[in-house]
Amino acid sequence: MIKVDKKPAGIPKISGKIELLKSPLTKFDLPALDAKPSEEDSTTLRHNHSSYEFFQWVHVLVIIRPNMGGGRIVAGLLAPHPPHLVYAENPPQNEPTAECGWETLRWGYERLRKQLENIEYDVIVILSPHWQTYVGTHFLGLEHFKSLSVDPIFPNLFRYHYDLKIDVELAKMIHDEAETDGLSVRMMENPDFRVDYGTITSCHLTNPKWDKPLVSISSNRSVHYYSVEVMQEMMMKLGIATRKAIWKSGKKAVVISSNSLSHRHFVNESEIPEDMSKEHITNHSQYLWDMKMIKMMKDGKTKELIEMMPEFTEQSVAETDGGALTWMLSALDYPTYPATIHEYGTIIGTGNAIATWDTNDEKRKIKGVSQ
Ligand code: 2X7
Ligand code: FE2
Repeated sequence: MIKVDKKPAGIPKISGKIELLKSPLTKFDLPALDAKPSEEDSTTLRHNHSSYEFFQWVHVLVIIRPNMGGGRIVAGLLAPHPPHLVYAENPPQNEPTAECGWETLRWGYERLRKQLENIEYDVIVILSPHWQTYVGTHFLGLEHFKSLSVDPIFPNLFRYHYDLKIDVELAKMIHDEAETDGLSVRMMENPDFRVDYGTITSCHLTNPKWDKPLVSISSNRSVHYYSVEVMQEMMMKLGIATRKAIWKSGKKAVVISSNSLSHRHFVNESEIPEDMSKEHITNHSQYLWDMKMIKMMKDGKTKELIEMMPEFTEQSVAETDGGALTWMLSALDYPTYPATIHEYGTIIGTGNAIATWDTNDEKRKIKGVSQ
């Protein structure tokens, strides 16, 4: 047996590989690292083996990625996605053209974009109820998706040519955290996959320049094969996994819950879709429910809102059934500060609120949220 009592001088590097010395008799290779090991990258520990009456110096390599840890969610958005809003904006990517329509909501989105101009961020993380995966939660897993997205119910309003970038690294980190926490997850790596209109509409209205990469998350329809309560439990877990992964990534993220509130809509479209004389909430009880939810957002009562979610979802046939709002509020760790409500309005009878939680309003120090 060889007794080693001298601190090794450094970590020998052999043909692109770092050799980690555990003892002179045991050694193993690590894959080549991009980052150059520096003094701070390694540490020397004294490792005692009292039973063998010898000690050795164990030189341990600590891989420090430049931006590891310290990431955070800089804002949470409730950003509804009725395709009517894109249609009425007439962007070059959308084939149908409109005269006008739903101005108050579109002006609400303008105010949201103005607010975001003063918030620095690297990536948008979005969950849409229109990407429906009945077995687990899926994440777009390729760097680039380009195609035509058509709304199956309103193809007369939405045929949008998209070309979007994905932050696959962060998507995989959220996937891995969620998997570790026991959720069923999958990376979606089919290059021919068509991105849903909910993701595209909310992202277009939030950031029409499309200059930020996305993490796109599916809605696993657990409300429909289990219950709202099961959906809540799963989405709360996914929210925690999202927050943890964002923190580890070192990135600044905007998280988007892409959905309407009450969601019972008219069964017939008016002859001119943008005829605003026909637009109103489907019924008063839906309106009352929406106002109740919005009041809780304004009052910072998001835990109460989560408790109310099953009843709200069932009574107003709300689009919160997709889990996006529960996921986002969990990722934000249930804000107790007020949301900014930019606008509320109806689209073909559904209730839609545009809201921001600016996490810099948050005074508590939460890992992954606020400063
Ligand atoms: O997806 C939608 C929606 N959430 C609300 C209204 C109309 C159409 O599509
Ligand atoms: Fe929708």
